[in-house]
Amino acid sequence: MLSKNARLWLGLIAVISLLSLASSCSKGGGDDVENPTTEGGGKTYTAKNNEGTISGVVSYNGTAPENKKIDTSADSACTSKSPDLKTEEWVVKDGKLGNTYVYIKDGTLADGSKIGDYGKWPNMPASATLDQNGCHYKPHVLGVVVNEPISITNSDPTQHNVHFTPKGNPDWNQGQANGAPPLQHKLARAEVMVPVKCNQHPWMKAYVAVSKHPFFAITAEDGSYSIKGVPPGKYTVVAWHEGGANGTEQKMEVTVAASGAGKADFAFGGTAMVEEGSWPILEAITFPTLHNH
Ligand SMILES: [Cu+2]
Repeated sequence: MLSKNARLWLGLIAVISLLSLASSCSKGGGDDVENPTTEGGGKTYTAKNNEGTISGVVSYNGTAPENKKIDTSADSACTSKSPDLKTEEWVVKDGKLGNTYVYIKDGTLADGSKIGDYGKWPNMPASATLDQNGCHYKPHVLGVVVNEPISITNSDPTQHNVHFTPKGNPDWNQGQANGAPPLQHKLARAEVMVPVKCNQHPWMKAYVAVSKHPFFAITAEDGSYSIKGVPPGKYTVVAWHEGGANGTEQKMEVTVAASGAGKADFAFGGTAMVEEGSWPILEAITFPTLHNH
């Protein structure tokens, strides 16, 4: 027979474990993590030769924060190969923002079907490479589709330890000695964004976005991007940048006519430009964020 105290404790433990279960579930749902997608799951989209494009430019308004110099002295192999290594959060040139991940988040095709109904599209990328070179990742932001093989190469004369830290996919953590063959990894669920770190070199950071469809792009240094092969329809297009505590998103509705060209320009930053009398600018900058989630 349990004492009154013991029963009270058991009850408390039950309540706490239920609560933590509930919170871990809502955590997955609150982020951009979709349901499991098996290879080949969902409908197959057949090209109709009336697909269009979505393109645009991502700007940064104001003065971007400076990238910081990284102290690599813990590993002399890093120091000699990358003597001037800096953080890569801000790629800003002439007011344009690079390394921004732009993708179709959802939308409805002209025939009424949803973009999420499809699991197979023409021109699905076949493979991607994430290179560890000079003790940083190349590229810094990578977009893949679900189950796309990612080859992780070590081009450095030192050991790395690549660690994917997703929310909706399994954690993945692998050491890789210098000269070791490439590691292979793939992620089965759509997720924006999966942070990647190196347990060996704490400054190393990359971001991998996993999409169910091939309609994504990463902005170049001039802020431009282009997404091709988009079926006619109405879409929510999201631009994601790593700045901020958990990244920052902007979103926009874009219509693509048959064989048409949809435009979606985005702007990040902006606080430096907000001053009295510039309400139209303020509105243009902050409006998309109001509609986040
Ligand atoms: Cu490393």
